[in-house]
Amino acid sequence: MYKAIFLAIALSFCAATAFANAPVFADIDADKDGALSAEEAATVGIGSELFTKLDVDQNGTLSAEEYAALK
Ligand SMILES: [Ca+2]
Ligand SMILES: [Ca+2]
Repeated sequence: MYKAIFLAIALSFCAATAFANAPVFADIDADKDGALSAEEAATVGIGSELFTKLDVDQNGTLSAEEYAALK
């Protein structure tokens, strides 16, 4: 009984990670300054047009919050 529940939880966790294929912010932030430069964003396919759109406060970098709007 408990084993079955544990398995179900483990499986759903695996499924969740398998489908979470959007790159993690921290992984894109190569220089770990807490923001994504246009160059860092470009490494995951965010072009200049999309970058400008996501950069709501127009400071030239994407914060974690701004990047989250992508999902
Ligand atoms: Ca950065
Ligand atoms: Ca910004």
